[in-house]
Amino acid sequence: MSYPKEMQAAIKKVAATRKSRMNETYPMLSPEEKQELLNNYHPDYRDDAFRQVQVGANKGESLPHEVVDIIEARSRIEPADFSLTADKEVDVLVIGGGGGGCSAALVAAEKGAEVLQVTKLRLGDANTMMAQGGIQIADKENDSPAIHYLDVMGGGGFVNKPELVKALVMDAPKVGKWLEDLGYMFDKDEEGRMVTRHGGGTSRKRMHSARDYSGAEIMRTLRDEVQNRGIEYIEFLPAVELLLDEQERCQGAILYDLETEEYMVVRARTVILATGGFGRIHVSGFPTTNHYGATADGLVMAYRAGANLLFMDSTQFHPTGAAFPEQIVGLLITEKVRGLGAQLVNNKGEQFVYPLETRDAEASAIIRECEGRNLGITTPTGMTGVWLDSPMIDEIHGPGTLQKELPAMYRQFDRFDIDITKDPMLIFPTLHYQNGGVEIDQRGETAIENLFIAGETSGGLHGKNRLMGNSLLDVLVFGRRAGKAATERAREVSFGDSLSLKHVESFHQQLAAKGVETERVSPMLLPDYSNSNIS
Ligand code: MEZ
Repeated sequence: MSYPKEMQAAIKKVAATRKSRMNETYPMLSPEEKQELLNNYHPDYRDDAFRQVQVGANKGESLPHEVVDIIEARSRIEPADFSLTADKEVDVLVIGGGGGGCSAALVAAEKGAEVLQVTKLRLGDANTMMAQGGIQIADKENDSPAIHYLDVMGGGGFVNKPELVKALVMDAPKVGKWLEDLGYMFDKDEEGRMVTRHGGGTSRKRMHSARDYSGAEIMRTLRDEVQNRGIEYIEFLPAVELLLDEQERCQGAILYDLETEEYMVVRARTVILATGGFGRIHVSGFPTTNHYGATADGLVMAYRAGANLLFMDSTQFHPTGAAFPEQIVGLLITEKVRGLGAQLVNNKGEQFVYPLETRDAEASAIIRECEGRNLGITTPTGMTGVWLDSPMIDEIHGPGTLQKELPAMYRQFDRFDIDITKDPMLIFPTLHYQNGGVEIDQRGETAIENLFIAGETSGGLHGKNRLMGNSLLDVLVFGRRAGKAATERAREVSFGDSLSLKHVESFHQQLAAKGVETERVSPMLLPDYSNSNIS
């Protein structure tokens, strides 16, 4: 399948204006223009997409319906009927098999903890694996952690927790070295220097990559290491509830075997949640770039146990999700395409936004073009999007660049007979990232003693808009920090008190008291597409 004839005329317009656009720089938005654009077009600003939370630490806040649905749901466990005899005891229980979980497990084991890592699907089935563009590390002469810090704060709307941002940017160079020492293959030039590129909202070229499969290369490196070091891990074993003790300190989790459908009680001195974000709850009905298991399980369990959530009113829509062909709608088209110079173009063959605005603004501009100005391109099945003019890449950098820099993207479209070195890609924003999450401190600890969090499940670091490449960095920095802090804490924790599910009982009572009558059960574990046309 190449582009159908209904779309050919629009493609011709893109080709016709390409030469003149090559020398045209679209102006960046002023802060006032950006705010106006967000107010009018960003899904975070649609009042009807939100409702008030009735129960728990964030009571009274307005959050997206889909988020309220999962946090105000019943547990899979009926506390009165459940026996809390431990099947296994460990020092550190790591829940999650992505970059954050593996980093945490590696550091905890290195520091002498007896670690059990459990994961809902297979080890490595995680958003880390799907990440394409790369990881931000300030290690060039013209850059510094201080400049990186300012970019992160600016991108997040200056509401980020400063101590978390400081930890992120200061640890970045050593995390990069750690990765490389473990065997990560960074892109380098002929002299052996790191190749770095711009991303939206970055004032320096700071994005380090492994072609366009940067996350898969991280996952390969970390998964090999977990396996080679003999860390115990169990697959298809998601957590469904946290366990507290009588003092309301975290003391393990109830796990659920997806194959045998049996529960397992693991008592742990400390717990690290690294279960990722909420892409698969499809906030505002958007498709998603996320892996199948991204159902915010950790967020739900931590909330029920009493944790506070930050910035859950803020969702990241990646500006460039595939809008054609139908089979890949919503899948990620990396920001690196724009980092390499490709422009966004409407149905008149014109640019309408600076290509490297922060993602919130870039996505809003695309939505405005399609829904506000009616200047999008519609596919035969009714999807609307704008062009991402990928043939510009070889025009700018020379023939062969696109295939070298974006080999996976090239192949993804080639499977449908679309040659993206010759024709542009049709794109529309797609749900990419949970900007907010459970509040943590610099060591990754939550307000619930002995419960640590790494990566997308946490909130505060990215404020209200994460910059590209800071997610891979986040999982490594805070995975390692949580692994270290959880191990140190585990040395001080004894298995004294009995295990308790009183927090679940109390949550159910609060739901009833507030009249939240619901059949919904969470964590959702796997998305249900039986009555849906999104995927
Ligand atoms: O950090 C990201 O989300 C990222 C780099 C995505 C991408 O566009 O490749």
